[in-house]
Amino acid sequence: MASKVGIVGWLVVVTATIMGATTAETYTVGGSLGWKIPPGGATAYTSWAANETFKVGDILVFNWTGTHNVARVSKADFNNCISSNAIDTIQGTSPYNITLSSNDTYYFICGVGPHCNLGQKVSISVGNSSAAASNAGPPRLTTAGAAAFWAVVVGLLAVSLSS
Ligand SMILES: [Cu+2]
Repeated sequence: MASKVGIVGWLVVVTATIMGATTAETYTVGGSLGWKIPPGGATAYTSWAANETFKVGDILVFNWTGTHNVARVSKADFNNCISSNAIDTIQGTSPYNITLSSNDTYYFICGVGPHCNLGQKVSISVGNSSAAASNAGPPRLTTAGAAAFWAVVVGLLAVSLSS
């Protein structure tokens, strides 16, 4: 029979796990395409990003083989494929992980040769871009996370009452 202390401890661990899983997600940029010159041009990355919802704390993973890099640039440099004024150090080693730390739009391009002009560029809008950074708050449980949490609570109560 599990002790009450054991049950409480387990509940704490499960809750922390659920909250952790719902507050930060890891995205491989481009999905199975990875980070490369996309066959159909930049549309591949535009479509990929449009199907995801990015929030503060999420992690982007750029995965590639061959010669590429990741340069975070301004919107203007993104549009013109200029990597010489990169915001962060240009990353030349795969995989490169970056945490999305603010409600902002992040612009990434490959600075190798004509890759960016050939479509190797992606913009990532975090949160509601028009709400800007003022919208950043403490992490909250998603509906699914909350449902899972209460399922665990009810389950543990049942175990506790029957033992
Ligand atoms: Cu490249």
